[in-house]
Amino acid sequence: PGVLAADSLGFGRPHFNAWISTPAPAVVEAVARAGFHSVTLDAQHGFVDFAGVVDGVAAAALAGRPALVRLPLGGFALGARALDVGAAGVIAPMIDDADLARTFVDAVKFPPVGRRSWGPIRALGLLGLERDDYLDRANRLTLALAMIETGRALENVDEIAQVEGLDGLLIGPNDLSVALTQGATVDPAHPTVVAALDRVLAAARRAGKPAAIFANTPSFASDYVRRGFAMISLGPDVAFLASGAERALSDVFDA
Ligand code: 3PY
Ligand code: MG
Repeated sequence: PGVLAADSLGFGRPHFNAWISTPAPAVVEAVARAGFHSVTLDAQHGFVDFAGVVDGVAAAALAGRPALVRLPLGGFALGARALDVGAAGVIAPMIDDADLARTFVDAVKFPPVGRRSWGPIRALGLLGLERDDYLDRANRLTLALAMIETGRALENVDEIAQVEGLDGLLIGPNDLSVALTQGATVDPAHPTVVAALDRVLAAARRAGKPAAIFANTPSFASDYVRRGFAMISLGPDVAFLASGAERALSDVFDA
């Protein structure tokens, strides 16, 4: 458990990822067991701190699912720590250019690709690997994904995608809408956002890397499957809980 090899995302075989804001082990485990291929613990906008990463990675592993961690803005140090405790990958928000993408990769990939510091305190046990095996395989077994969610990121998307050691791109359609409409609306269906999707998909394809995206609703997710995204994130957990609660209550009145 805990392994999500970079090449396991595949192309044309959508991988469904559940976005988790609440790192309570019971929440992570319940969502992971609902059938998602992996979970993302959100340390940017969710309630996830380092203790939550430790608990969340373990709870996902118990459900036989790998856990990714979305880092806070500029929080590359947390990225290496998340991998140390067995996260299968890290997602960096708001990556605007190739230099920032390289700084991110430096923190989370071992030499010769980057400068990650040695210390996989829990990853060895979770992955069942000896020290040198982990050193040999970690760069391939752990994902580094850059979020494309600003106008500058779109302009630089080809150079970002080509950064060595970066495993893929992940679109944040909400921030992309806020950025591309100069703060007028947060709407993933806005034409400028929709037009940007193909641009990111094409840049990822040229780099031979997967493109992923966050979906606000199941109908956005279906559209993203048709467009060929390799990984689609749904959630967050609090939205699953709210819609389940609403359905339960309305079912009472329908019964
Ligand atoms: C965005 O849509 O901006 C995201 O970061 C996804 O949660
Ligand atoms: Mg965002």
